[in-house]
Amino acid sequence: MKNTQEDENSGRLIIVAYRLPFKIVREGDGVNLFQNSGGLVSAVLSLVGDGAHSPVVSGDKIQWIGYTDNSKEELEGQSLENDSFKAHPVFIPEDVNENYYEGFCNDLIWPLCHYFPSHASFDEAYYQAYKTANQLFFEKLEEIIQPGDIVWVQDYQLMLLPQMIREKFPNNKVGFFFHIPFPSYELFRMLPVEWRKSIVEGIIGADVVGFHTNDYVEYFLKAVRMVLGHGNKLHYINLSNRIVKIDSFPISIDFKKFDKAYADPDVIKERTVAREMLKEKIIFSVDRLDYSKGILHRLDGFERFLEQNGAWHGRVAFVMVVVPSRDTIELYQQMKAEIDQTVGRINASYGNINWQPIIYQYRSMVFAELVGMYTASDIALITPVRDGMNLVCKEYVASRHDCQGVLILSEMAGAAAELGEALIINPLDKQNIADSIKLALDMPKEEQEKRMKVMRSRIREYDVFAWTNDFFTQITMLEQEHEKLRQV
Ligand code: GDG
Repeated sequence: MKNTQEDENSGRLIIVAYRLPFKIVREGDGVNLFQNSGGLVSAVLSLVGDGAHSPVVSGDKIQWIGYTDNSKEELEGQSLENDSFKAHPVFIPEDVNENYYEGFCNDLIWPLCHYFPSHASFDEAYYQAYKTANQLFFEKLEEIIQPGDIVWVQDYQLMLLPQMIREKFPNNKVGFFFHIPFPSYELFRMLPVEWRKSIVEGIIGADVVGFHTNDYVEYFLKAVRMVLGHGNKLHYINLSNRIVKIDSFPISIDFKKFDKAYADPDVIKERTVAREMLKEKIIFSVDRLDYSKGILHRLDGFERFLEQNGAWHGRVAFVMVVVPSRDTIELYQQMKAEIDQTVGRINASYGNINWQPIIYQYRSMVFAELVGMYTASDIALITPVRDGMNLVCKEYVASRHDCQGVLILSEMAGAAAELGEALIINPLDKQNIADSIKLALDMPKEEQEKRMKVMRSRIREYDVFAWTNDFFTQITMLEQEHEKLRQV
């Protein structure tokens, strides 16, 4: 029976992520929250019970702490909540955010974790801003946290936060999930000694730490061993006063949403237009402009395919959508210029008045266009040189209600560990890409169906709701697990 203030408030879920999942728009005297439709948002809603799923955590609205572009003055005195969420904005001064987010996060941690140390800048001002910003998130949490609340911290922007919470609120359960690849120790050790120590200590402040794959788990455990000297027993790190669980939780997608979209009239319209306008076979790719996505290597592979397969000229179109991202940064501008030139060169070499081999678009797509292309294409060509998971390949598979289409997938994407029925390629090997395109174009429908069915049933079973449920079950069952371990 609930009879104290503590009990009354126990079990709320607090998500802390870099960004709030809302666009906050002023309207008259008030504000409106426009909730984004990302997978994480609907997945965490399922934890409090959303009709389709039973509650995993108790409590009322989900509390979400995150950065917003809105100014403090603009939001002063406003209630930032809707039926499901209460938003708690963190205001980060512009100069701090520049060094924190653009700097430490995207100019150091991102390239290092994606195996591009040559793009990484080790700037002391970045590190100072990273600490300041993590502290600002902590201060916001301090204002709202109550006994019994479970805190779930997301990603590489907040690696110091779990330890800050542990020190001040040792009784609250804390989870941490890392969305990008955790690199091998040889990369991680490039960080200055103090930085890598505070990062590893920061992360193991959590009770449960999640990564996408067993490899990332292994690399992280090695970092803990090398940096702090703590060994592990399977997935557990035994500290003097507590146990931390480190495990893999491969993130997934809302399978049903993509599966159902196959029959959506807007999607059908997009699919029909694409099929009518384009050639006999369609290859599709979509990714944010980023060096980790392997866009230039993919173009090299497609060019090699064209070089070696004259019989396919005029019969295949490669629709390559690149979603604008960070293009005020010189490195990204250079990459964009190189992509533009390479596409131009390939189209000029092989195209003619009736046929352009690559249909290149630098823009984002609305949902119906995206699924229209997923379901119109014969091949999804997904070739990141490094990717934590990669959701696009899972969305492609889930959208294929017709069980047709071939997935060509990079072995460097976390998703490759689960989708072995795809044609798995090395994204740096253009001959491997070219051969796989040829193989995919010639693949009989029966074989496409066989492979697609297995991948679909795997994603259907472990969708994003199963993922959140799995992570939370681990947090809520910690005590029993610790008891078991003590008896071993
Ligand atoms: C991190 C990790 C990991 C993209 N363009 C359009 C569009 N998208 C959607 C896709 C997909 C998502 O964006 C991109 O998926 P990623 O897997 O690349 O995720 P990120 O958030 O970029 O990155 C990554 C992920 O976290 C989850 O843990 O998989 O490895 O880097 O959902 O559909 N959607 C629409 N139009 C577009 O133009 N509508």
